[in-house]
Amino acid sequence: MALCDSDTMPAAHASILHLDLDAFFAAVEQRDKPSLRGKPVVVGGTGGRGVVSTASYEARAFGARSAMPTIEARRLCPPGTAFLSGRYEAYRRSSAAVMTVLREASAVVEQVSVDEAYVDLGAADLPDLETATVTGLGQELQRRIAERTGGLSASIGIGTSKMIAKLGSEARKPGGLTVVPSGAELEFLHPLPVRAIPGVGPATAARLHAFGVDTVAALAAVTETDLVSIFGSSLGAGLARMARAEDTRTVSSEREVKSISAEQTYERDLTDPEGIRVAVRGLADKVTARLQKSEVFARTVTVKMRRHDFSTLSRSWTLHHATDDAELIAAHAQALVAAANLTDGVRLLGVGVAGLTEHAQATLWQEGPSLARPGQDQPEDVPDAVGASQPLEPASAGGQQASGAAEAVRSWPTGADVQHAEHGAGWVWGSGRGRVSVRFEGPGTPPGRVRTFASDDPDLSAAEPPWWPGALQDAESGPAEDAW
Ligand code: TTP
Ligand code: MG
Repeated sequence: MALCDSDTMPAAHASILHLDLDAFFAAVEQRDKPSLRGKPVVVGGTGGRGVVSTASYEARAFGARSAMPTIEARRLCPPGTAFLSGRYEAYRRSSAAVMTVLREASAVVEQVSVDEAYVDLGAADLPDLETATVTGLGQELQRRIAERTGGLSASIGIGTSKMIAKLGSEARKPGGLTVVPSGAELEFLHPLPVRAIPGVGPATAARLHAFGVDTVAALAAVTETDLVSIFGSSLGAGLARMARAEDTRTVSSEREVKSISAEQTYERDLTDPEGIRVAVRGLADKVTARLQKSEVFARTVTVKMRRHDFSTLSRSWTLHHATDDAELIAAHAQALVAAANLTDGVRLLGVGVAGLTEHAQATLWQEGPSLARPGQDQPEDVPDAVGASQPLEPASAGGQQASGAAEAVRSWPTGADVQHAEHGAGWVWGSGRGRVSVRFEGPGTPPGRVRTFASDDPDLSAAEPPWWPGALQDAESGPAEDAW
């Protein structure tokens, strides 16, 4: 076996795969709303100060972009463009389905965002890592992802390092597959603009431009000494390394844990206090077991409750010191739930812990009277603990997002899933002046028609996102237990 200095030599094989879904949130919307397929769709805050989360490729053609004020996207896009507030639960389910496909292919998958992951092909069940073999796997993954998600499209890059793999996945979006074989890194990298390099933002690009450096090839021609004298030792040396395609970061499936939670949707609403108590204890124990396994301690206990009308409440309590004590966590979760009004029943319960630290702070005082009345004088509420279940509207755009103390109020965010007693499943097409218009269609139907109702029509209710045809409602992507 030849010796290889991993700091300077490229790995022998293109064994790192990077995958990124195409226009992810917008693609999920187009899948679930057939009338929007092939049309410009913008997802994000629809209120006055809303910001674009993403735009479909049709809307990008008019200049709509992530992080742009929605008001600007409205100006750029033609009439008929759909502006939708997000449906995080729908995105989470599709993301989970994609990650399951990747984990079936390799034991080492590093998820880096909701729609992005690195896969170590060295841990995949492949006969070899030759270009033809990894290309075949990339195509197979794209096919399986489309199949398991009802048609979502992914772009893939495969290379000898994380940087090359990521640049590869960006190279031919949407739906692209780029394999950069070992030895071809510089040929691939050099024509790219310097902005493509991770860590090169507009300011660095502008300074490089002032020196006549616009491409990675031009950057590679500058000596490391010069780069260090211009940008300082850290950025300068980093730029020099990137221009030489040196990136020794490995794919790691361990992620830093920020919060731990478990939730359960019940087939029949729980109504009796004892049933709720037993359920909360089970969830708290599950969370504590995971906390103890991760060898960390939590300061905040949160609970989430979804009532029969889909209104969702969250409550939290911050302890004086971090703990991994099952009794203490369960007692706080019980007290938080007991303080909420669940007399009409609850369809989903969740227990979570956050504020994780590696050390249990020395107990200088015992948990005091807080345990008896956690519904009052809460020192700290953590509204973002329920972020995953909330529409992505800015808080200013709708009252129901202000979770925590306030009860949820009925409102109809554009794009939200609804159910009508007579007409079935649909989504909010628009609302205002006491009316709500619903388009009745779903991922497996042809484009549907729009009907308008009074916004307090008792036949109309908020609904869970539809499952797409062929979806595997497995433990990970199903409604059972998951992190929020
Ligand atoms: P990206 O992968 O950056 O974007 P994308 O998938 O929409 O489009 P592309 O084809 O270029 O990959 O982000 C994934 C999702 O994350 C995106 O669909 C929406 C969300 N997001 C935000 O909410 N805000 C942001 O500023 C960005 C960049 C993304
Ligand atoms: Mg993406």
